[in-house]
Amino acid sequence: MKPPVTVLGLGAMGTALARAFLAAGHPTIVWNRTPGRSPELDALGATRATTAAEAVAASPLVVICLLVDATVHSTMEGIDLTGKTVVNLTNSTPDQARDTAKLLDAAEYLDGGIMAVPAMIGGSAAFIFYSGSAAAFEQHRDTLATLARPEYVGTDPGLAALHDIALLTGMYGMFAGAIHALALAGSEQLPAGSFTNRFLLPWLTAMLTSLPRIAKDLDDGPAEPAGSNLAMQAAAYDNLIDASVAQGVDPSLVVPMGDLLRKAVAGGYGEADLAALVGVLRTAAG
Ligand code: FVH
Repeated sequence: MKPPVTVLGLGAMGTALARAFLAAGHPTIVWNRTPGRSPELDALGATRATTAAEAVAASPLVVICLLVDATVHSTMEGIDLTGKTVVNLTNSTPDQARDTAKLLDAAEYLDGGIMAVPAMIGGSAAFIFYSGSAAAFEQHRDTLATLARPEYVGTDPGLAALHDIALLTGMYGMFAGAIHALALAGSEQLPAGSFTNRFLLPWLTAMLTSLPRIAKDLDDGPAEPAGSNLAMQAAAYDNLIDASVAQGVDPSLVVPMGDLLRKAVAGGYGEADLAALVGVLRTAAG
């Protein structure tokens, strides 16, 4: 008999989480603000609670997946969490996660960041960052592994959100560049499919292989002179903006990188490699 699990929130992701628990044989108690959402879970054996408090009372492990942090606070207000482990998989900032950990301190608290879309839950490519109570993670590791590969990143409840948001910024930056490239290709009616498959994807894939070298430079200091220094890149970057405008493509997704390159050069990093931009970016925010 697998241990029971409560899932609060049956949006696209909460429904996928509940399905995975049910498929693995966990008695699964579900609650959603709007009753009756995801009716397919009933046929799979889910037990519906009529209130969040009733759902929490039904299991030692409570998994929350609501829209935003504020909905977690309003949903959990006044609920007795004595003896419970709460795993909050709602997207949060690190500070929000730390605040939620304090607010729910009657429970053992784990914050999580899901690195998957709903269809990936239960599959081998999905992983979920966890941080917070190490004891809770160890106790529930096997149950959490039902959803995705669990990656515990530390006792600070904000660390899972930091990892999550760092990966999401990487993803959106990558898509921003790809979307801009497709807009440029489309400005001359190049078919998106062949442009992507023959050129864009192989190019981006090849460029991504330089990431470990950039990371090594950050960890250990630059090992060798830059093959493509920032002064050269800043000079060439003007053409990216000019060509975009001339082709009728809004350059706003790519302008900030040009600004950062120029700032790095002005700050004395003209001979450096891309890794130097990390420090320039952190100084800019500080
Ligand atoms: N779906 C995805 O691709 C991403 C993958 C990575 C992780 N995110 C985060 O997961 C959280 C939930 O996302 P979701 O996809 O399930 O979102 P929705 O389908 O929009 O469902 C939202 C649920 O939240 C409930 N809800 C909204 N407001 C309230 C409230 N004030 N009080 C209580 N519950 C609330 C909503 O209930 P209802 O509208 O059906 O009554 C849904 O259950 C999210 O943090 C993503 O960033 C997903």
